[in-house]
Amino acid sequence: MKMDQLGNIAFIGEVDAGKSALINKLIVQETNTGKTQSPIFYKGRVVDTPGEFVDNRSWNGALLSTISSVKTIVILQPATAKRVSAPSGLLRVYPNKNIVGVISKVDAEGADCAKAGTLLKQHGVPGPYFHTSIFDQASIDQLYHHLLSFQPVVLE
Ligand SMILES: Nc1nc2c(ncn2[C@@H]2O[C@H](COP(=O)(O)OP(=O)(O)OP(=O)(O)O)[C@@H](O)[C@H]2O)c(=O)[nH]1
Ligand SMILES: [Mg+2]
Repeated sequence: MKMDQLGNIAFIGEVDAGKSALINKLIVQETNTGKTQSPIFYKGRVVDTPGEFVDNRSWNGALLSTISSVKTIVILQPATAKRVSAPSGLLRVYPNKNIVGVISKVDAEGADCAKAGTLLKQHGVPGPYFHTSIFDQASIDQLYHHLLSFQPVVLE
């Protein structure tokens, strides 16, 4: 049995939520830095999306089509944000996908994890929520193992 790779996952959240930085930590590929200008499809269909896809309503349709083929959606809510950017209709459009709520940047100045959790809950994102900081490997490992649990088991 083999289960060592993440795949079939899209990461969404507002500009600067930390999606690309988190993906870099989770799939360890160190190449992607800077602002994400358009969706990036990594090996195994790990999808990084630009924050504008949630921040700008006119791009919400592009977000929905970009993530249509993946099984798991990771919604990042930065611990510093005042509101939720992820489109509220998302969970209704795709009721059969795995939804994982992540409170990101928990180490950042002004972080308020309780507030981020309340916002996600009000928005209908199911818990438990994973608290992450790219500077805390244990927080990355915890999320990684949860995401692995959604991966198909490959028989060898
Ligand atoms: N303190 C702190 N900073 C972080 C963390 N994650 C990301 N950042 C920083 O936040 C900034 C934005 O991170 P990105 O990963 O590029 O954000 P993004 O969500 O991909 O943004 P877009 O591509 O514009 O949608 C960068 O300067 C990162 O170094 C974190 O856990 N803690
Ligand atoms: Mg990015």
